[in-house]
Amino acid sequence: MAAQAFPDDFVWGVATSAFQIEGAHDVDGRGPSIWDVYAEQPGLIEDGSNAQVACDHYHRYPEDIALMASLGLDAYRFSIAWPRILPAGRGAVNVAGLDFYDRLVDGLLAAGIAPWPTLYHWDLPQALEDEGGWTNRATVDAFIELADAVSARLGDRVEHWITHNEPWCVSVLGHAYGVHAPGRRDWGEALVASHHLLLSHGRAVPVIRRNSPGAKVGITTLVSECVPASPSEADRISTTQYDGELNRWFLDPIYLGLYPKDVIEYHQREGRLPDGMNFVRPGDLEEIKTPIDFLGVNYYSRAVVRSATIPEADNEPRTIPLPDPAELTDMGWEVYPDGLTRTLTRLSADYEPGSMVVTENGAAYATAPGPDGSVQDTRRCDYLKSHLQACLAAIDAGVPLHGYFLWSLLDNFEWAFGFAKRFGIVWVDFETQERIIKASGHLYSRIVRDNKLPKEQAA
Ligand code: IFM
Repeated sequence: MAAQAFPDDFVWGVATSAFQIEGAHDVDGRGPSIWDVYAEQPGLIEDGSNAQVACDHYHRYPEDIALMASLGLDAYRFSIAWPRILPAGRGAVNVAGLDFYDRLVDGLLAAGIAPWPTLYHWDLPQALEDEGGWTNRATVDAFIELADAVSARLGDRVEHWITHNEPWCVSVLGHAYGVHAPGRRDWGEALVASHHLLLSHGRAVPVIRRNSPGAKVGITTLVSECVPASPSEADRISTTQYDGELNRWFLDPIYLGLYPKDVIEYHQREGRLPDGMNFVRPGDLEEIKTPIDFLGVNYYSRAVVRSATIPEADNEPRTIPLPDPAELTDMGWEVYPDGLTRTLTRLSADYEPGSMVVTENGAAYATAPGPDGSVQDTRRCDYLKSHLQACLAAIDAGVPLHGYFLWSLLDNFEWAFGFAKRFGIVWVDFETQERIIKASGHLYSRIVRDNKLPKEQAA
C-alpha cells in the first residue's frame, strides 16, 4: 500500500508558459514569434483566437504571484519568451524583456515561491524561422545566446533551470504533423529539428551552470506509456515504434548518448531520413549527454497504439482513444493515472536520472462558474487526486520523484485549440481578466499545505 504523505522536501508547484499567458505581444520591444504568425493564419486555431492578450499576465503578474502565494505553493514553473529577450532571435538583447523576468523572479522570491524558468516553450522568434528555424543548425547558437543572456541576468537568484519543454511537440507536431507552429509537414525536417533541439539543450547546460553556480539544470520531455490497442503482432510492433518516436528518441541521446538503432531503422524504412543521420556531427552526442541534475516529466495520458489501419499518408499520430467506458478529458485524452506510476518507474529504471520532477500534469475541463460564482470542477479534482496517488505509488516503488507541477495555474491559450480548452485551477474570464480559484485550486492548496492527499483518497 502506498504511503499517503509526500516526502518532507517535496516541491509543490504550478506550471505555465509565456506564450500561453503573457499577452503583451508587441509591448516593450517584443518581436514576433512563430506562434504569433501561425495564429494569424485563418483556420489554424480552432476558436479563431490569438494570444495577443491571453491572460495579460505580463501586466498582471503581481496579482498572479499573490494568487500562487494564497495557494501556498513552493515553486512556479514559467517560461521565458525568447522574442522578448532577443527580438530578432539573436544579436541585440532587449533589456526591457530581461527586466520583466527580473521583476517576476524578485516578486516570486519575495512571496516565498521558487522560480523554475524554462528557456524554450515553443515561441521561436519568427526571424529565426525565416532562416530555417530548428532545421537550421545555426539556431543552436542562437539558443545559446538566449541561455547566456537569461542565466547571466537571473542566475544569482534562480536555483532550477529547464532548457526545453517537450522537444517531441516542437519537432514532430510542429514539423511532421503540422498542427503546431511552424506548421511544416516533413518528417525529415522534424528529425533534423529534434537533433538541433537536443544539441542546444546539451550545449546550454554548461552555459547555465557557469552563470548560475550551484543551480540544478534539467530538461522536460513529454512521456507516455505506450500500449498496443490489441494483442496483434502488428499493434505490438507499432507500439514499440511509437514508444521509440515519442520517448526513446529524446531520452536515449540525453542519458545514453545515442539514438536508438531500432528507431533510426524505423524512420529509415518510412523514408524519413533521405540523407541518413548526417545531421549528427562528431561530438554532438557527447554534448547532448552532458549530465543533468533532474529529468522533468510531462504526463497527461497513455498512448494506445494501433498499426497501419491508419494509413501513413494521414500524417497523424497512430494513437486512438479507448472506447467507452474510458473516461476522457476535454482534450479527448484518457484519464489513466496508472500510466504515470509505470512511466515514472520505467524511466527511473531505464535512465537512472537521479532526480525526477513531474513538470506538468493536469486536465482540460470547461466547467464554468455556477450561480454562486464558484467553479466546481469535480472531475479535475478527481484527476488531480488520482495522479498524485500515482506519484505516491512511484515514490513508494523507489522512484526519486522530488516535485510535482500542476498544469496549469490559469486557464490559458491552449495552442491550436485557442481558449476552448481550460486546464487552469484558476478560472480566467478572458473578457474581464477576472480570476476565480476553482474547487481544484482549493483542493490543491490543501494538499500542498498538508503535504499529503486528503483522507478519502487513501489507498
Ligand atoms: O498546454 C500544453 C503545454 O504548453 C505543454 N504541455 C501540454 C499542455 C497541455 O496540452
